[in-house]
Amino acid sequence: MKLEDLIIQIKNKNSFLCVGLDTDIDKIPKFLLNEDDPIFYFNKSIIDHTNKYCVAYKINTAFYESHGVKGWESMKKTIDYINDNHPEIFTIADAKRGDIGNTSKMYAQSFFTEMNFDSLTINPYMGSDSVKPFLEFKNKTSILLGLTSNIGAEDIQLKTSNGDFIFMEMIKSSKLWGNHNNMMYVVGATKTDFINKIRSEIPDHFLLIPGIGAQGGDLNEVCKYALNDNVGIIVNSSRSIIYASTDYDFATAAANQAMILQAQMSAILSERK
Ligand code: OMP
Repeated sequence: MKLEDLIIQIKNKNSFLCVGLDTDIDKIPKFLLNEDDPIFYFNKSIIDHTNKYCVAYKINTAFYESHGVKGWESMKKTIDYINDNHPEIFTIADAKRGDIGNTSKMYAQSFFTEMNFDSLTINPYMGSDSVKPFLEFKNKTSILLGLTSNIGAEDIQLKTSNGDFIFMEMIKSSKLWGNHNNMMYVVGATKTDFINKIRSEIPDHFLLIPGIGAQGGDLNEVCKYALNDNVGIIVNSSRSIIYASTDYDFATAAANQAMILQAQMSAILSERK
């Protein structure tokens, strides 16, 4: 999908919400465990109930890979279900890949061609040759880790080198490897103090912002600094939406949470008009 189509969808839905399908077999309702593929069944119900409120789904591959072949099958069924039923929705494989060029090319083929995701999260710290193979795929988006939401971001990313933060050095270098039509950056919702600085370096790139909900990030605070003229952000929440209830009403409870976030986003967007 081209990012211009994502922008159209954001404007149509008045939403920049991404629902994170971090589907943990230990957290889904117990009665689903009788299904052939409980993870897919859960995802399908969540997708059926939340698609009108969100513009993207992010599948964190760890929750699938941890089940081996069966997990990969659940992931493939989920991405196919989204692509077949909601082709307008932007899909993200959150796998944080990146390796020597020869290997990155295979990762790109796995997630972009074989699995048919629109985008993939990438750890850029191995440098340009590790990222470029992903950028060669037309109409696919590489989402580079910019400044992550976790405490450990302080260990390296927020250290300084040559008078600037290491994560800023990374953004300054990597923005030259592609452009705002084929690259986005991850910025944690818990790191709003740095978003101004990031926006001054990359005003036009989309930011994927996780960390609202379970990690305590604040949507209004994020929007104050991160929005650009094209909206320019996708805000992800996983646990606070998909585990809103672990009872028979789990899918409608997830829809409610998604609807609340979408309403907040819609209000923020209309205030800017
Ligand atoms: P919740 O905290 O449950 O909303 O989930 C957050 C999701 O975003 C998880 O899939 C994380 O792996 C992911 N994430 C972060 O939480 N922090 C980051 O800095 C980057 C990501 C990511 O790349 O999506």
